[in-house]
Amino acid sequence: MILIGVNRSPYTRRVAITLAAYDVRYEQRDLSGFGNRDEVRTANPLGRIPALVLDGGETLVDSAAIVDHLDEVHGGDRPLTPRLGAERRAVLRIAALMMGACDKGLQAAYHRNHVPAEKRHQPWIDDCLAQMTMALASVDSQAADGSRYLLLDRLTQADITAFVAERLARGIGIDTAATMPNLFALARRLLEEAPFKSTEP
Ligand SMILES: N[C@@H](CCC(=O)N[C@@H](CS)C(=O)NCC(=O)O)C(=O)O
Repeated sequence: MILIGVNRSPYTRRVAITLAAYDVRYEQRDLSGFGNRDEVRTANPLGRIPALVLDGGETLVDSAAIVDHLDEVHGGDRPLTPRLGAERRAVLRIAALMMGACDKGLQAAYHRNHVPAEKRHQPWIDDCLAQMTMALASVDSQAADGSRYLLLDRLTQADITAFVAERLARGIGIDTAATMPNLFALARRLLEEAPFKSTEP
């Protein structure tokens, strides 16, 4: 199995943590969506990371579809996203908020990095960052009781996506330690666990 993408990408890191949590062996090609577009396109016509090439040659794209497949094959009776009901909905809700937060954070960063300074529209950047911040703040309050995990007293995709979103937020200049201390602390605790530690970029 080959994971295509760099762990600096929150979406790729999410898949890498999931693979490690399921103890799946894989190789990784450290390609970036912008820097290695042509190579990435051989796996994903959209030119985005991550992609996961399965042992039989089939290629999965988009982190949500990839982790869904990993749950199906490796999740047994305790998949990282529960299979049914209220537990599944609760985990998917946080995962959607956190992946949406990453989308907004990256839109702001792409605008900052790819648009010439004279064409930059600061209100758009501010709006993206505000959306990201509100989503992260909602998970920060959920983490206020200091539990090791956000839901179900065990590791789920809620924790993994919160971890990668907090990391991205810090990377683009949001002071999560000061403004979202519960989420910051959750991420620090998770980083002590092997799937998180072993996938540090
Ligand atoms: N929804 C996708 C988002 C993937 C994504 O946006 N990846 C970024 C890297 S962080 C990328 O490849 N960007 C290059 C581009 O959009 O052209 C997922 O969850 O996998």
